[in-house]
Amino acid sequence: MADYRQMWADLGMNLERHDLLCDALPDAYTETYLSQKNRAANMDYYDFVVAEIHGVRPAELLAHKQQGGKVFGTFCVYVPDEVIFAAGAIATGLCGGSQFWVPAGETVLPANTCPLIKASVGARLDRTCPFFRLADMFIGETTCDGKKKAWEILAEDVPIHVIDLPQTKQTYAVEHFSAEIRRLCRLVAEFTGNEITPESLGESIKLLNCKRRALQRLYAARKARPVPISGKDALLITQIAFYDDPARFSQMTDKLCTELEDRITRQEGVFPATAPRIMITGTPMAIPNWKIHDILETSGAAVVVEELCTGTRYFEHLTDETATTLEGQIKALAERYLKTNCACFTPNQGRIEDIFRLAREYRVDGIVDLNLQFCGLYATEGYLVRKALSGSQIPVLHIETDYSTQDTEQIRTRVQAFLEMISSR
Ligand code: BJ8
Repeated sequence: MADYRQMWADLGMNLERHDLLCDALPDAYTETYLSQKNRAANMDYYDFVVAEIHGVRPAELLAHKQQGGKVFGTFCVYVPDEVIFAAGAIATGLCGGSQFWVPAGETVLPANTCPLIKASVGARLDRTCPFFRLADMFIGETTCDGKKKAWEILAEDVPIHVIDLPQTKQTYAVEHFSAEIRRLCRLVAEFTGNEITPESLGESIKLLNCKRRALQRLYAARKARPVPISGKDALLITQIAFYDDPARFSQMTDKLCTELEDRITRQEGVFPATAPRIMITGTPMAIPNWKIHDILETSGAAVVVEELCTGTRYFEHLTDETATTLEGQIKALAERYLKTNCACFTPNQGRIEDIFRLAREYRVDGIVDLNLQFCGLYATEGYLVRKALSGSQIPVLHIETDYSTQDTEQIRTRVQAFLEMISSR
C-alpha cells in the first residue's frame, strides 16, 4: 500500500494500533484469496481494492469532503443510499467484519452481543478504520435490539440518524417507510445544503440499479456448472460493493462478468463440476469475514449463492425508474426496500420462499444455515428455516460462529462430514 500515514494521522487514527491491523491483512488475504487456483484475471481489480483498502477509497472520500461534500456511513441494506447520492453526498457501508475490533466494542457493549455490532462499534472507538473516521454522519436503523442500543452509544461520539424500519410487510408499512424516506430526504438535504430534486433522485436510482444489475449478472454466472468463480471471490465483490464508487464498481464488475461468461462458454470452472454446490443463508458477512466460505471451499465444496445481506438480499430487487415526481420516487424506493426479507420482519415467510427458489435456480446440493453468535433474530428464525427445509431433499448444516478462528477446525470437521454425506447420496 502507498504511504497514507499523514492522511490517517489527520483523521485522528491510532497509528500504532492501525499498524497491527495492517500487518495482519496481507497474510490473511494471500492465504485465503491469492492462493486460489484458476481465478479470473479480472479479479485483479478487487485484489487491488483490498490491497489499498485503507488508502485509495478513503483518499477519494477525503477529496470529496475537501470540496465541501459529505460522507454518510451506513450499516444495513434497508438504508436507501439513493437519497444520499441524490444530495451529492457519498454513502459508504460501515459494518465491521473483523475480530480485531471486537475487544474495543466489548468495552461498552455486553460480551453477549453479536460480533457484527461489537466490531462496528469497536471500529469507531478503536480509531483504526479510516471509513469510520471519514463519515460525517452515521445512518442507523431499527432492525434488531442490539443495533438500536448501539446507535445510542455511538451517538455519544458521532452524529447519527436512525431510520425507523417497519417490521411487517402489511400494506401500511409502505406508507410508514415512505414517511421515513421523506424524513431522510429532509435531513440529508439540510446536512449537505443540497436540494434533492426528482432529477437528482432519478439519477441516483439509476446509478444504484446499475450496480445491482452488475451483481445480478455476476450471480447469474454462478448458476453454471462448473462454476466459473469461487464463492469466496463472489463474496468479496459483494462486500466491496458496499463502499466502492458505484459507477466504477458496476463497470469493473461488468468487465469481470464478460470474462466469466466466456469461461462458461468454454466450460471452464474454478472447481470440478462434481464439487457439491452449497448455498449459505443467514446473517451477513461484513468484510473481512471470509471464514465459512474459506472452510467450505478448502474442503471441496463450491459456494454458489448466498441468501444473505452480503448476497442476494442486497441486489435482487431493483427500484422502479419510471416515477418522475419525488413522491412517486419515494414510494418506489419504499416498495423496493420492503421486498428484502430480513429476520427482523414478522412474519418473514418470504425468506423461506427465497431459500427454496434460490436452491432451485442455483441447483444447490446442500445449505449452510449460518448464524453469528448472539444474533437472536436469525437463530430463532433458523428453527422455521430448518423445519421448512426438513420436508425437502436438501440437506442443511447449521453453524453458529463468531469472528475468531478458535472454532475453525471444529467447523471444518463438521463441514467435511456434511460434504461427505452429500457426496454419498
Ligand atoms: S437487513 S440482516 S444488514 S439488520 S447479525 S446486527 S440482525 S444481531 S446485520 Fe442485518 Fe439489516 Fe437485517 Fe441485513 Fe442484529 Fe443479527 Fe447482529 Fe445483524
